[in-house]
Amino acid sequence: MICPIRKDYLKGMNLSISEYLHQSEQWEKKLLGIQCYADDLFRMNAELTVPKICVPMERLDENSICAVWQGSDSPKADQYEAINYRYDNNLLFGVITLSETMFDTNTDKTPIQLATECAYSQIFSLIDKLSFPYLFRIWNYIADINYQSFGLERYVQFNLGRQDAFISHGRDVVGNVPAACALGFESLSDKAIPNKDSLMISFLAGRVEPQCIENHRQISAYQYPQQYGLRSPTFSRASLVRVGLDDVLFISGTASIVGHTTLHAGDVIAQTRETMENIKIILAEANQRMSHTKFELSDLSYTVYIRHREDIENIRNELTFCIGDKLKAIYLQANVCRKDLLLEIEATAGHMPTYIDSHQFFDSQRTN
Ligand code: 3EB
Repeated sequence: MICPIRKDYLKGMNLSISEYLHQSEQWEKKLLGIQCYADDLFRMNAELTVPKICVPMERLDENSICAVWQGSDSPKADQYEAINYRYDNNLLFGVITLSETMFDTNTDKTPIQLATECAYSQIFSLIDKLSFPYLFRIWNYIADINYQSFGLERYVQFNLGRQDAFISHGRDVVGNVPAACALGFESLSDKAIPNKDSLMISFLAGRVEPQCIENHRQISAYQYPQQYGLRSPTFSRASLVRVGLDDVLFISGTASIVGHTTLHAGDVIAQTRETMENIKIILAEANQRMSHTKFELSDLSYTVYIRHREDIENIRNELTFCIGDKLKAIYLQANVCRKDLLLEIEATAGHMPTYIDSHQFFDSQRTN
C-alpha cells in the first residue's frame, strides 16, 4: 500500500517492531523520537541518539507496536539536563525520566511532587531556550499513581508539582494548557518509595500556537473542584495544531467523566461507551475549527489504557461497534488516575496508521 506523498511536517506512526526493524538507517536518522512499551525496546536496536521512552506497561494484544514521530527534515539530537531530545525547524520531541529517590524529603514537598516539578521545569526551560515555546502534547507516566503516601494520593502529589512548575515558568494554568495523559504503572519495589524511574514523560513542542479544545459535557480539568486534589490537573481536552499544511489533533486521555463525576463505576462497557461519547464531542469541536480536513472517528489512532487486563475483549468489542472495523488501537495495562475509572482512551489524528508495506511508502518519501 502506498500512501499519498505529502510534505508533512509531523508524522506520527504506529509501527510493529518488525516494521521498525525493516526501516533503513536513513529513516531512523529522521525520527524525532520513539515511545514503546514493556520490554520492546530491547528488541528494537534503536539508534543511540533517538530520544526514546519505554513505558513499563504490558501490551494486551498480540503485536508489539511502537509509536514514532518524524519531522520534515533531518533532526538534530541533544541533551539538556535529564532531557534527551531531537528537533528540526518546526518540532521538538523530548523524553525525561527521573527517579524520585534523588529528591530530598526534608522539605514540605513530597519526592514525586519534587520530581514532577523538576521535570516540568527542565522541559519549560529547554523549550523556551530553543524557541519551541508551545507544548502540543505531553505524556505522563507515574509509578503507583493511585498509591497513598504522605497522606495524599500520588496523582494528587503529581498535580501539585506540575502546577507549581507551570506557575513558576509564567505559564497559564487555565485555558492555554497542553493536551496530556497521566497514567500509572506498577513499580516493582516498595510502593512507599518507588526506587527507579518513577516518573517518565515524553513531549512534543513546536513554534505555532495550538488551539486548545474543551468538552462542554465535562468541566475543564483545570477547573475540577478540590475534592480531586488541592491543585487541579493542568491539561486541556485536546490540542489542534497546524503543522505545515496539516492539521494534527491530539486528544488527551479521556475517560467516563461527565461534569467532574465518574460515571458507571464497575461497568466497563458503559464506561467505554461514555468515554467514546466524550471523544466524539471533542472531535466535533475540533472539526468545527478546521478549514479543509475533517476527521472521523475511524481516522484516529487510539491508545487504550485498561486497568483490568481481562476487560480487553469487552472494550475492544465496544470500540469496534462504535468506530468500525478500521479501528486502530494499542491496548495497554495501566492504572488510571481515579480508582473508579476502568479505562482511559487517548487518540491522535493526522497521525498515520500502521502500513503493512511501509517500505514502499518510506522509499517514495525519500526520493521525493
Ligand atoms: C480526566 O479526564 C481523566 O492529569 O494530565 C486524563 C488526561 C486524565 C490527562 C492529566 C488526567 C490527565 O480527568 C484523567
